[in-house]
Amino acid sequence: MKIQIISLFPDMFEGLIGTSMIKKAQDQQLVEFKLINLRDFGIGKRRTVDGLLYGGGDGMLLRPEPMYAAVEFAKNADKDAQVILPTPRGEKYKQSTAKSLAAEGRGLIIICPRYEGYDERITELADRQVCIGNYVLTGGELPAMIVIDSVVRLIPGVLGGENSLLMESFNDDKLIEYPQYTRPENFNGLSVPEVLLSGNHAEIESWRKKHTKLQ
Ligand code: 6GU
Repeated sequence: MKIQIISLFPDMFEGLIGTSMIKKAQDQQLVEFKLINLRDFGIGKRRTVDGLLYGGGDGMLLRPEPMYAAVEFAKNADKDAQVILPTPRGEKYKQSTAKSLAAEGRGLIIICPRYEGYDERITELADRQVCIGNYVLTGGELPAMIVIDSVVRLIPGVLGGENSLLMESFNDDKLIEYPQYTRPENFNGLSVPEVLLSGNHAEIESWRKKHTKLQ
């Protein structure tokens, strides 16, 4: 899967894509990233990407031309890719969204808004608009990283088979988590629940069910 990111701050992604499972997925050629700096598509000598609001209002908005040019550039490298726009006005991003993006297997072009917002005509570029929760962020980079992390781990081959199977038992958007323990058995007077040491799988299963938190 090819994932192209259009941002004014592409460096923000270096940590995510250079680390751990996502790095491994690239090494195994299961996913490929391209960071595109929106500034490279800015207008004129000053590479302008923003403008004042028609009708008045505080702050600056992303102008459409640089984003249209950047998306065209990305589409030239991947004609079949779908464009994702992170925005508080989007549909709520869920595990089921991540699953469908991973299952479709199409390339992604994620465009990251900044400033106080974007010219509405930028939404015409988007196949999907997604919102990651009920709080306000300063830009689309963190939401883009959440999309990337949640999709890449679902690409076949990225996780070990065991974990992938576990995921299948998760009920769509109901995220299941129970307390887990590793060594040592006793740590500063805090001990691992006896049942988990018992080897009794039926009892372990029922303990986990009882302690499962459904979101
Ligand atoms: Cl996708 N963008 C911004 N700026 N803030 C958000 C968000 C997205 N989702 C929740 N808050």
